[in-house]
Amino acid sequence: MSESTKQGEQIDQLNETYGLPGFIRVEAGAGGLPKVLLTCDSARGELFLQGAHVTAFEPDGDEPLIFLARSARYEQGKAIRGGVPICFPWFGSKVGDSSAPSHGLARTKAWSIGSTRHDEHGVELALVTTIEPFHVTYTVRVSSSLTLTMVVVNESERSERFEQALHTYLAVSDIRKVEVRGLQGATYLDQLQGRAKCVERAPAIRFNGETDRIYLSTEPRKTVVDPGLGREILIDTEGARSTVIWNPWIEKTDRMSDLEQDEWPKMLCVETGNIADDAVELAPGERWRLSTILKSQRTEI
Ligand code: TA6
Repeated sequence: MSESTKQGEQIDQLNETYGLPGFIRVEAGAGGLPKVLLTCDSARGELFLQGAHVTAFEPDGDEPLIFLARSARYEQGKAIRGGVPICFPWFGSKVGDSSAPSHGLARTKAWSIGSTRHDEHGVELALVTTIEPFHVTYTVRVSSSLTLTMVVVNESERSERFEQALHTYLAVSDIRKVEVRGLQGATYLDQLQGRAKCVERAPAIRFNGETDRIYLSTEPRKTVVDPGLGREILIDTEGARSTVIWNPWIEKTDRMSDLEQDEWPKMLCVETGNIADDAVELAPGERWRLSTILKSQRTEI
């Protein structure tokens, strides 16, 4: 049996078991990777089963909230550039193992669908995976906002530590015209200076070069103000103490094979998770719940 026939059968089986006509459908996405389409009255979303990777969220009457690179690669085991990659059980490089993949194992792993449901306000898809010694449930809810919830359970007999981040690529009009509010006073690790510890003095962060900062012990609400698109993106979190702010700018983009020079102005990563000093330690059987809600709010131009 050919690979595409096998994939077709897998997709038919998924639709039979989890499809909700008019709300949730599985299809072969780019590269033949299974993709879930989520539709409700107020928005639409998309997610690849590989990595449980959200690649689109578009509220009705608004521009897409999520950035996805034109040259993203859709191959088994390869991270997709853009969307919301899941960084877990480590962030960035793995301490003590330079051969380990950047940002952990979750974003390139095949996840399984656990359940699907819809109600009068939206649609919901739960996915599950095991990354020893953790069991992870990731729920994606598409309504007028995008709600992402990640529950990690320590299934081992020992206390275990992990890092995590929902590495959200937001779509913006022009990075040089947006600002991020809600991080004033927070300590951050500047990744461009060997994670030197700094303090954010500005009430609003603006961008004039490569920016790569891990803010620690941050407040639950961050706001991305985008006059060019006449909107603010509200980011509300629970169980996420860290916030990463990243834009690669020109030189770093040059070194990336899956991001083009006309794209870095159109993206801003605002990532929410628990990283470095904020990493989570779980006792045997203990669980940790992280959630992030993204909502677009029109502003007077
Ligand atoms: O979150 C920011 C960051 O850690 C940057 O340092 C940059 O490496 C980015 O993640 C993308 O990482 P990736 O492994 O997806 O190319």
